[in-house]
Amino acid sequence: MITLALAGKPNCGKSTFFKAATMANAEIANYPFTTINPNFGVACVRTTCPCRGLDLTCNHCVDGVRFVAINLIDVAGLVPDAHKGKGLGNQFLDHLRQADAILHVIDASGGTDSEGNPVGAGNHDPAEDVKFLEYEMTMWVYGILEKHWSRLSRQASVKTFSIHQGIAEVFTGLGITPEDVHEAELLLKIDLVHAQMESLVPFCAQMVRISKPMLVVGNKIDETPEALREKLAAQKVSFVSAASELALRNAATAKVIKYLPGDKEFRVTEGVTLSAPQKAGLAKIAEVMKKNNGTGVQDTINRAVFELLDRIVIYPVEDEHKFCNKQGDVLPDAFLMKKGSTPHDLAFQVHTDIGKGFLYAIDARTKMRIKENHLLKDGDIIKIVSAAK
Ligand SMILES: Nc1nc2c(ncn2[C@@H]2O[C@H](COP(=O)(O)OP(=O)(O)OP(=O)(O)O)[C@@H](O)[C@H]2O)c(=O)[nH]1
Ligand SMILES: [Mg+2]
Repeated sequence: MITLALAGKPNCGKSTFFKAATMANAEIANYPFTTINPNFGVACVRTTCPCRGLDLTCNHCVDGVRFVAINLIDVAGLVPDAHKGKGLGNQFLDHLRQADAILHVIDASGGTDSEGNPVGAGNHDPAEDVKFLEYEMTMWVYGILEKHWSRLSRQASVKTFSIHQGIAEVFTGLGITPEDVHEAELLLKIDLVHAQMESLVPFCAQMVRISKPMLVVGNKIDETPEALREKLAAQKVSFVSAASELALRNAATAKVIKYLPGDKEFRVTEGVTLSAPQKAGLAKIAEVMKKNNGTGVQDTINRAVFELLDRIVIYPVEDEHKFCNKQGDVLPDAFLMKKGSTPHDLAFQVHTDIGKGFLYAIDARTKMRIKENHLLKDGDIIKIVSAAK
C-alpha cells in the first residue's frame, strides 16, 4: 500500500491533518513537540467509482464516490539543524524512510516561528519554511554518505567496483537504485569517482528528490493573510485547513451534516437544530471552503498520490460480464498502480502466482482481449486470465 508521511516544523498542524484524514486518535495541542512517537493510520484517496457509469450496484462506494486506502504517518516535528541532532534530533527522519512521498506541512498563516512556537498569524514568513525540510533531509543523507565515503572512495579505485552500486547500497532503505545514482551524476555533471565529499551536497539533494517526492502543504488557511497566500501560491503550495476538515468529519460522524471528504461544501442534516456556537463554527468553515474550494485535505492527498506518485486506479474483476469476483461482489478491489503499468503488472499485484501464470487480460468494458504490454488507463476494469488457480 502507498505510504505518505506528514512532516515539518512542530505545531503547524500535522497531527490535526492526520486525525482529519484518518479519524484515528492523535494528540493535538498549541505547543511544539506534542507528537513524539509517530502516529500510523489509514487515509484514502477519493475517486469516481465506475459502477455509476455502468449502471451497477456496488457496495464499495458512497453514491458513486470511491475511497481507496493508503497509509498515513504523522511524525514528530523537526526544527532547523535537526540533522545535527537539534530539537528531538534526527531519529525522526528515520520514520520518513518508509514513506513513498512526503507531505511537508507548513503553517501558511505565519503564526509559528522556525522552532515551532506560536507567535500569532502574520508574524513569521512561511515562505522561509518551504525549502526547510528538503534541506534537512539533504543534510541527513549527506551525513549518512559521509560515514561511508572514505570506504567508497577507496573501493572506487578498483576498476571492477561500481560507485553507483556502492552508493545505492548505502541508501537501500530509501529505495535508491544504481540507475538513480547514475542519472543524478549525469544530471549534475559530476564525476562521483573523483568527487570530494564536500562537493556532494547537490548530489544528496538530488537523492532526496528522487526517493522522497514532496508536496508542500500550507495549513491554517482559515487564518492566512491574503498577501501570504499569494506569496505561497507562487511556490505551488497546496492549501488546507486541517482544523476545518476535522470539525466537518466529526460533525458528519455525529450526523449533524452531510459531508464526504473532498466535497466542496456540506449540508446540514434535515431536522437537526444547531446551537448558536455550532452555527457560527459551521458558517466560518463554509466561508473558508468557498474561498479555498473545499478544506483542501482530500485534494492534497489526491494530488500526492495521483500527481506526485503518478498513480492510476485499476479495478481487477474475475467475471468480466458482471464486473465482480467469484462471490458476486461487484468491483471488489481498487488498486493504485503506477502510470505505465501493464495487465501483467496488475496480475503480479493481485498475486505472485497469478503474475507467473499470466496468459492474457480482458478489458471488462469492451470484453476485448488486451495485450500483456498494453498500458492500463485510470478507471480500467480488468479480468486477468492466468494458468494459476
Ligand atoms: N487555525 C487553525 N489552526 C490549526 C489548524 N490545524 C491545526 N491547528 C492548530 O495548530 C496547533 C498545532 O496542531 P498540531 O496538529 O498539534 O500540530 P503538529 O504539527 O502535529 O505539532 P507537533 O506534534 O508539536 O509537531 C493546534 O492548536 C491546532 O488546533 C488549522 O487548519 N487552522
Ligand atoms: Mg503532532
